[in-house]
Amino acid sequence: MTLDQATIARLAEHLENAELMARDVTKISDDHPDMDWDDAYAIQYEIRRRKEARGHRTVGLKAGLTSRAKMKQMGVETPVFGFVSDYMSCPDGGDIKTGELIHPKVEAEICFVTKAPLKGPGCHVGAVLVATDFVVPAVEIIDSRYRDFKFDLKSVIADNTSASRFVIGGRMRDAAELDLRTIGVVLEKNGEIVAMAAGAAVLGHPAAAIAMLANKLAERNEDIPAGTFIMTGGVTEAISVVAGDAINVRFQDLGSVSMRFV
Ligand code: OOG
Ligand code: MG
Repeated sequence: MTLDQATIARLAEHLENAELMARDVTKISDDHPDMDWDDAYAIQYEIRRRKEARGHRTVGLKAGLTSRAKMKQMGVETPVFGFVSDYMSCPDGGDIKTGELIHPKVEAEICFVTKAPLKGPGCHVGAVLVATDFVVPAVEIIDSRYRDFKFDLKSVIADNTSASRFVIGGRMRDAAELDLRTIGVVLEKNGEIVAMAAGAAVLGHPAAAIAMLANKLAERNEDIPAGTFIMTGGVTEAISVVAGDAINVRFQDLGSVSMRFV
């Protein structure tokens, strides 16, 4: 850690205000070039604490930058982890208000719900599958608080990995019945196919993102509790959306997820 508690609290407030007021800010590493990974996650945890203190429930965890396509798009090499809050959840087929967002993008994600705790270090794909209750598809709407979506890893971790909205849809399926590596995903914007991928785009197997998260949490001596909803990260690059756009994502064997931006 290089930042003191007061600076962490100030940066958390700064980034959370940018989110809540839908106003972009410059990336925080510009002013704090020496900040380290622990500082970045400490700021994110402080944002989470602030939301929970105001009565918001943390309703899921997320992995991001887990696919080559996303890493390449953002120019980074390492996955990141964040959380989602109750108010970020939006209904399948519903409207998403762009007025509350800065510059939203959509991502197609395969998600897991656990039925047993997962604990690292040494958590692996097999352990994740044994602890999985079901898988379900979702679209994440990310909205970096940083100007022009330009950031480095530490800045984006502090900004809760651009978490903004998410839509769970499709149908829940038993992971044992599916080959999650070969599941096809087709992302359509306004009726046109704009991106596609297979599940293996995420670290070779989407469950690997959950194992990485469990191993990351082990550093804090935390586990992933039973009953946790976890998003494994976009399978393709993220797609920008504006008011008027309609998104529909078809997941092989898992149904589809749709929303309209207004
Ligand atoms: C960071 C969040 C990435 C994903 O699924 O890859 C993410 C960003 O690209 O803004 O959620
Ligand atoms: Mg994502």
